[in-house]
Amino acid sequence: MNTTNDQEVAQIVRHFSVPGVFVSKKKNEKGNVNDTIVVELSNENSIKRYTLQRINHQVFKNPRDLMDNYSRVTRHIQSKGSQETLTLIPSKNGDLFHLDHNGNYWRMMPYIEGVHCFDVPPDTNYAYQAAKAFGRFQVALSDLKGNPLIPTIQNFHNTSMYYSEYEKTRELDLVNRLKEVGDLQEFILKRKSLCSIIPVDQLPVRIVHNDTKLNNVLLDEKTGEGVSVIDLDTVMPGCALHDFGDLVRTTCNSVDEEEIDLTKVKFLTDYFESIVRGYLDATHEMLTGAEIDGLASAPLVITYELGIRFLTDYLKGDQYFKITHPTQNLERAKVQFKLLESMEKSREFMNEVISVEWKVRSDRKSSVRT
Ligand code: GN1
Ligand code: MG
Repeated sequence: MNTTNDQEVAQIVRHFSVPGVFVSKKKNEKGNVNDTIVVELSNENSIKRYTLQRINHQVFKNPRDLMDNYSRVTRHIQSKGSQETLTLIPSKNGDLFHLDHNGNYWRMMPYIEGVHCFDVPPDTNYAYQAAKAFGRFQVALSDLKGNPLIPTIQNFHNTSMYYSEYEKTRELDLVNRLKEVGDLQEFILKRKSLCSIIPVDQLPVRIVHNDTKLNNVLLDEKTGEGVSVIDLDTVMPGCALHDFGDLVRTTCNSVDEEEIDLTKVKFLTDYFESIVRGYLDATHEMLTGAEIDGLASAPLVITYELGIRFLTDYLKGDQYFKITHPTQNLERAKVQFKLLESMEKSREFMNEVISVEWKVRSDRKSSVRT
């Protein structure tokens, strides 16, 4: 991040309509794309925390459109009387962001206190509540009126496109890293059918989150229930299955994405059951039969896709995901492929859980009607 010192952060904060003076800041290391800083401001003898974020405009080419989406989404959720969202603090000019003299876009929000946010869930109830919160998020946005949200990244979950990009990058091998990739090439080729297993064109276009990593939902420290879905940069028209898939990918992994000991990577079936229950409790009235049919494939597709994205970035010389050491994107890719292998062994089980849990909810619905 270019802007790190206290003085610069204090200067940025002064552009927002927020009371108080800058006291301190702490970098939040989560997130592979944007930069996040937690700042403390003092006002009338009390200290309040805020989240300040620099939008990565190499990745999000049009931060203005992105912030319009952000504002529409949060206001829509609030208009339903729900607190389950973020609140943007406008700039002193009345904008949704502050554009600094280096061309960086910043946004600011009150920091949500009293919540948990995990990379690996502590128990299955946490997984259940997280899935319910992401499901409720999709349902809450299903009646957003007006123009469609603007895609902030085109083709964001177009698995075939990521595959083609991987192939091109591999052929060019511009930074001479292909030699490090080993059997992964064969592993990827063997599973190419995953690129087209979700019939996206035949499924409803919904407003979805698109980045439903477990740490993108905050749960109440006391009740364990969902408080807010966060990181709304990729909320745009898309496919509900990708949200379900990414949540399974991050929640049903015994270790987090940055693990380097591959022997520890394992798909957790009990967590999967909790995710299915939580997600369907929130969405069973909304989802179509075709979506239900695709649910079990989605975690495999999303895990495969992210493995390819990490590997492609490694082969390109790390242009997209932030890294702290040169082999990190290769290591990240290996974790995803190992997880995918473990998921494949539970494929039958995944189908079974989804069909049982779906049936329970459908039967309940029809017995209420009759
Ligand atoms: C990126 O920055 P973060 O962690 O919210 C990426 C996601 C990946 C994720 C993997 C815009 O999200 O798609 O799943 O890393 N976001 C973007 O950790 O590419
Ligand atoms: Mg994100």
